[in-house]
Amino acid sequence: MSATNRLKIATIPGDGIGREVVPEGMRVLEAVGRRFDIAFQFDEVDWSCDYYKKHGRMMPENGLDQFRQHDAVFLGAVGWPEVPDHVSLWGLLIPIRRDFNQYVNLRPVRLLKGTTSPLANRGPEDIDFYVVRENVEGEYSEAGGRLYRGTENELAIQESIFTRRGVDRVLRYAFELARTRPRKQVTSATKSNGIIHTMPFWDERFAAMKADYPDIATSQYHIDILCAHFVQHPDWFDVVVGSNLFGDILSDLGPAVAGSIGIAPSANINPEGDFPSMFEPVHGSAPDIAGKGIANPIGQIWSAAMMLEHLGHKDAADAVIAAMETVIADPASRTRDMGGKAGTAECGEAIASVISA
Ligand code: GGG
Repeated sequence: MSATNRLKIATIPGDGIGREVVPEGMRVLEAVGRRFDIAFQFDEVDWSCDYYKKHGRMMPENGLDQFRQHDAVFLGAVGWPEVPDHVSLWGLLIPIRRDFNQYVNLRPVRLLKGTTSPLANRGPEDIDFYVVRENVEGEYSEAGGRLYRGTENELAIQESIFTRRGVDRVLRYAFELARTRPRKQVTSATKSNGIIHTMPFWDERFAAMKADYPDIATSQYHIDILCAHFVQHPDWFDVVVGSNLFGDILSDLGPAVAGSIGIAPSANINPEGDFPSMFEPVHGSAPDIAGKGIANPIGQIWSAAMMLEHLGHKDAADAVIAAMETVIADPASRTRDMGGKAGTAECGEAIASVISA
């Protein structure tokens, strides 16, 4: 077995349904590993809101040092009602993205075989695009502060940070991705009429980047009308690139258009490969359904497929996607969010069995 067939994966189930869907992702990875001769070493940590309640932090100080040499991080969900969301996100997810320089968040939006869009008369040929989200700067920023708390003069300032290097590298990633796709098209999301410094800057960098890619068609929309177009014309899009906040919003809207947020995967990529990349479903910890065994594991399992592809195992990734599509074609194997009655483990087991058959 070659070195690249031995994969060291850091697993962080995290909170809520993350703890239910990560084991299904691992089950599927084990099954595909047996078929394609890949050995996984899973190193799991309990970093989460529960960890925060015991230790006053979401993970140990320098906790990430233990994963710098791993091949990838496989994460479930972060957040729980008793811990403020900004504390859990800034205590775990954001430090991983930043410390490991995962500046691209890649989120495919595709109508899988066996699923139907809530949009009338829309099929797989209409919904097949990527959202490329800038992942380490932009609106997700510590710059700012609060003053005069508890008084009539109370105020909060939140600054966004857009660097030329940060914007250019994510735009370049989007253009390069478009080059690998038949339609060769990039759409940029901004709000340059209302946000008068950062967004015109993004537009300028987009224009400069476009000049390097004469073979790629481009379009630009303000985020508000772009959201409307996602719903009314999903077939217009191929690669959509946006800032940290706009990319986050678009990549929840995209999967809703493709059937269910429960199926949506994401890859937090360090394109240079200096650090591990991280793979996680788009959805959060879903406290309303946590502990019931009914969460959809497809977002986690599709994220596992993205991880395999990123680590050079395209055949294994394709086998996972094919098995997912076989299983969800059968209404009996679908979870509730997709109109079925199957539980999380049932759906995961069915996908693993198809891979092993
Ligand atoms: N599956 C990861 C997760 O828990 N996401 C919840 C969330 O709110 N993420 C915010 C973000 O991706 O920036």
